[in-house]
Amino acid sequence: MSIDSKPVPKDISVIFVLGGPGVGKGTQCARMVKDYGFVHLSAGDLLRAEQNRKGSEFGELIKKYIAEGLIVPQEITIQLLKNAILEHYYTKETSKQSKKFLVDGFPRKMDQAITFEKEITPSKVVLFFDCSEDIMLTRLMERAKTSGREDDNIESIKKRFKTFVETSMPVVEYFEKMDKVVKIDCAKSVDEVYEEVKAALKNYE
Ligand code: UP5
Ligand code: MG
Repeated sequence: MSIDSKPVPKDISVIFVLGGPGVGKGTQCARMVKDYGFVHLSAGDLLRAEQNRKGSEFGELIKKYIAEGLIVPQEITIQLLKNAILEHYYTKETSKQSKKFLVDGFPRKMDQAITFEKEITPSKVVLFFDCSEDIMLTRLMERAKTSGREDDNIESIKKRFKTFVETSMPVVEYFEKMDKVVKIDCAKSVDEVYEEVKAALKNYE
């Protein structure tokens, strides 16, 4: 039986990590992985990998959406996330750790939030990383010197900010109404932000 036809396991847990472009989601997730043994799934990383996969039928489409700062149609992203979860669950060592997933940069549109929670699993908590656009812009422009990311340029960054405010903030507000959001102030140093993250995770470990 191929991996993608296996059932979605019932004993997994998912934490969503949301926040604007360059706020520090990936940086904080790397720390959480080290200390808590989560599996880190960045939706953006999965899309970039699919874009670069030889023979992918979605490569061109993903490239276009990412350059424009738009949200790739949910079918593609959810399938990539689902495959990654199933792969970790069924083919990696099934220790407790490999059942805990940090889903970074997703969901960033309402349809994705609803479909994922219905078809995969409801999230346990949503970490919402917050800071000003000025700070995010400074961080992204600094990272642009070495990242090689095609969307780390001023035109794409402006579009990413716009999409975040118009399309992704409503998702954060939706989860806020469900009392699932823990807001983390990311204007501070990486270490200081991480202290807040650890405090937030205390209630969910
Ligand atoms: N840095 C981090 N924390 C710092 C701190 N506290 N103080 C000082 N510096 C700090 O960090 C960015 C930079 O800031 C780094 O250089 C870091 O050292 C420094 P990083 O941790 O990389 O930030 P992150 O929030 O992960 O930024 P990223 O650019 O990855 O966020 P995006 O949300 O824009 O990117 P993502 O990869 O998630 O998505 C890219 C695109 O994919 C989207 O625009 C969209 O087109 C597409 N997409 C979809 O279509 N659907 C999805 O579901 C997901 C993505
Ligand atoms: Mg990231």
